[in-house]
Amino acid sequence: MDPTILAVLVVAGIVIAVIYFTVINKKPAELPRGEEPQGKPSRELLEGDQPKKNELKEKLDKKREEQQKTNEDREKEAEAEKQAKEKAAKEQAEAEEKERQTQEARRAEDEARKRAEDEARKKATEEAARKKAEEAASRPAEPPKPAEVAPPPESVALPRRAPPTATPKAASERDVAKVRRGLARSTGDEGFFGRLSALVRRKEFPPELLDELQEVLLTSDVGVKTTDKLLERIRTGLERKELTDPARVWDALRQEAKQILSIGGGGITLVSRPTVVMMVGVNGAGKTTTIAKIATQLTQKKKSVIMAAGDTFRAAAVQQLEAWGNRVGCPVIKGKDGADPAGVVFDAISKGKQEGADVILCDTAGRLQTKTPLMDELKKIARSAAKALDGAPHETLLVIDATNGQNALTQAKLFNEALPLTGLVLTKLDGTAKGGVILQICDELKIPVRYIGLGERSEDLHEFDADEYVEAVFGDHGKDT
Ligand SMILES: Nc1nc2c(ncn2[C@@H]2O[C@H](COP(=O)(O)OP(=O)(O)OP(=O)(O)O)[C@@H](O)[C@H]2O)c(=O)[nH]1
Ligand SMILES: [Mg+2]
Repeated sequence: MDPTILAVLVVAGIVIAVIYFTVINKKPAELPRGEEPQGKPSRELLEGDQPKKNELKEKLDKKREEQQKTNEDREKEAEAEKQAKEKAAKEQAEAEEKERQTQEARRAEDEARKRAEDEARKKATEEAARKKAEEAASRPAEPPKPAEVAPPPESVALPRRAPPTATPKAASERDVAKVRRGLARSTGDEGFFGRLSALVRRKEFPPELLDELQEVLLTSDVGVKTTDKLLERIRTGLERKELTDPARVWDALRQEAKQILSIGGGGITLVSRPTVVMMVGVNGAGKTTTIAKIATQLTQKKKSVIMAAGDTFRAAAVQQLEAWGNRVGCPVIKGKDGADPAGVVFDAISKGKQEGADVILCDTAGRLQTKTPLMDELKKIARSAAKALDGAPHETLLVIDATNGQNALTQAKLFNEALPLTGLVLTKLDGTAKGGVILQICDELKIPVRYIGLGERSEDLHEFDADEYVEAVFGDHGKDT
């Protein structure tokens, strides 16, 4: 080929190639929608959009993440809600189960209590029948009086907490009449037993009989627990149609009261020579007077008695006991003014041992059951008595003023906590129209009543006898014979 033609062809080829590449490179790069081309060459455009793309991608990722998070949160919320619902349902089921168990336990408790009460009632009835049979068998021989039983050999120590109870004596009509006279205020129309009798004597029982009985019992110091016990008996009897007439209701009350009161014998039993009796109680309850009355009764039975003037707190208290000692004719052991009462009691017991006395009656100062140091002093006196004579004091009697009402139970509880009491003396029953506190104390604390005080004279102190007492207040509908 001609070299000129060849050169022309090469140049033309080069021109075509240059034109072709120029056109290709001018084709604009694809831009995201909405973005205007910037009029730059396409390679620059592609390179310049990369950060934007990245930005877009980040945005998208973020959105996706947020969406994911929202979804997760929703799932979590749903899960939490589900768990809360399950928990509430579980708690409710547990509460229902607990309530069911409580009710079941309550029902079982009620049944057990009823069974125990029925059993106790049955036992009491059997015991009464047995006693009656024994009494009938031993008549006409008179049962020996407790204080007249030959005392055991010198210084016999018996268990402290359970001194043998006195042999119950048959309630003689004379004694019953005496007790009834002493209780004239509570058996009178305005008194506890008088009001009780008036309620029950009605020909027909109104539906509110139980409410009325409850009012009389509660306002006569019988206390809530014991009142409930007495009413339960009447309620069951009425429901079972066993108590169809006044006499039966009265008899049910009488039986229940007797069962409550029959927890031990009255008087003191001479368990050792000497037998040491310690008298405790709040101020003015009647401790010193009761000691004098017991001393009078014992000396009348030819027992030798020594009194210990353990109330060293007031000089007048020692003089009061000395005056009684002179009147009754028995020695009084005292200390110097303000002497330690524990020492006085120790000396009295030592003297009693030396002289072979039958009984040592220890007076103590009145004290509030809430004053710890004073209660500690009582414990010290008791320890000192035990040092002087093994097993002493054989009787620790709490003297309670029956006109004190509800406070009597608190006194008995706290004194009993400080010193184990073996018995109670309930004084001034002649001075109250209520007198229900005796039922409450015996029922709740199970401490036997040893004596009741029905006046200020020595013959006004009675060895307590549940039969006699119940007969005096419930016999003949509680009316004077
Ligand atoms: N009506 C009546 N009065 C009684 C009875 N027992 C005691 N008293 C009187 O109650 C008052 C107080 O008797 P005290 O024997 O001095 O009493 P206390 O517990 O020794 O008193 P303090 O030594 O001060 O703690 C006296 O006036 C007694 O006559 C009773 O059964 N009936
Ligand atoms: Mg006194």
